[in-house]
Amino acid sequence: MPEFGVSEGCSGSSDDDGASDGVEIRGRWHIVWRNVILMSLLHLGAFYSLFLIPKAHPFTWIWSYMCFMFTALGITAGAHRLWSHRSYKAKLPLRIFLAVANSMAFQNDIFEWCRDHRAHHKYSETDADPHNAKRGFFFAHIGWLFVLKHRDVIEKGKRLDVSDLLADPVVVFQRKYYKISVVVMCFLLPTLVPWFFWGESMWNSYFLASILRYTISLNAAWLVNSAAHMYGNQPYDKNINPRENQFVTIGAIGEGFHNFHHTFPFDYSASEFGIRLNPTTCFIDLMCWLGLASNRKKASPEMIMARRLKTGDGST
Ligand code: ST9
Ligand code: ZN
Ligand code: ZN
Repeated sequence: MPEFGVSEGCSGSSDDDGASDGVEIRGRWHIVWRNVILMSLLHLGAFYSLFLIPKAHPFTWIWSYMCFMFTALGITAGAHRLWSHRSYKAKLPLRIFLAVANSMAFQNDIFEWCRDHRAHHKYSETDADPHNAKRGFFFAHIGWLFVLKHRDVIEKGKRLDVSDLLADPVVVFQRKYYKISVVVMCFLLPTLVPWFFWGESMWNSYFLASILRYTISLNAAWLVNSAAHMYGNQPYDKNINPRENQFVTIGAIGEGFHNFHHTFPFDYSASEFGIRLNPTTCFIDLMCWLGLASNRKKASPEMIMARRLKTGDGST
């Protein structure tokens, strides 16, 4: 059983190297070169985009930032707090809005994202965790997308209950039309709006609103898996690796309170402190106020204090 190998197929999920019959080739470092090349090109493109910033129209900067926020909400308020953790309820219009935003994020479809994320929580820091931070910063950050999944991710992942995801027509629809929705939301729309409305060149808008925005949002999410599993304090549970990391919180619009989140994953705010440094919580609160969301789950102050005293590292 080889522990080191090179993927021959162009897709990580092809039958050749796939989950069902490919257990024998699922070594720890079975590299998927297609992903290595595409991610390298993407990051080179993002670096090049930085030089276009001074040449672009200020509205293009604002538009790129708006696309970033929309992208981020599709992950944080959508795939993460709503669909992975069911920490609040959302009505159909809000679920559609979040699914569209999620396609702009291009971080795998909602079903796949949530299945991996549930595996990450249930089997945290083991081989069944898709981005097991015990395999190092690089693996937890981006490296896990460069290799075939460990066989434990697939075997133990099959035991997860994902019936709620399959019962949501919005999730099923997004999965069915995922590729075309990504082309439109992640690449076409961000590029065409600045060109159409204020005469920006397609070159500038493609690189800033699409490539740079996408690359930054990917890295913001990946930092939760890497940095927030390694650097920061552990006020709620010092026996687990996830940490409170303010730097990550800012980039990931409220998702860096990761020691809290792994201790109380059902909490809709993913933080003890409600809206503080937490645009995602502000958004969910706003949706509740508008009547589009409800049933926000929150860990009580007593529960949090008891846990701090029992397993916290004593920091605040
Ligand atoms: C990306 C995702 O970047 C980023 C996720 C970030 C998560 C952050 C979480 C932090 C908390 C929240 C904070 C958010 C903050 C956000 C801030 C934003 C500003 N269970 O996957 P395959 C089975 S994506 C059960 O192909 P391989 C299943 O049968 C970037 N079963 O595995 C599956 O078939 P199907 C863009 C599972 O072949 C089959 O195995 N996308 C599970 O090993 C094959 O699955 C890319 O770059 C499971 N967990 O390939 C694509 N998993 O799905 C990258 C799998 O049909 N991916 N199965 O049911 C790939 O190319 C491949 O997945 C691979 C592995 C090469 C990595
Ligand atoms: Zn989570
Ligand atoms: Zn985590």
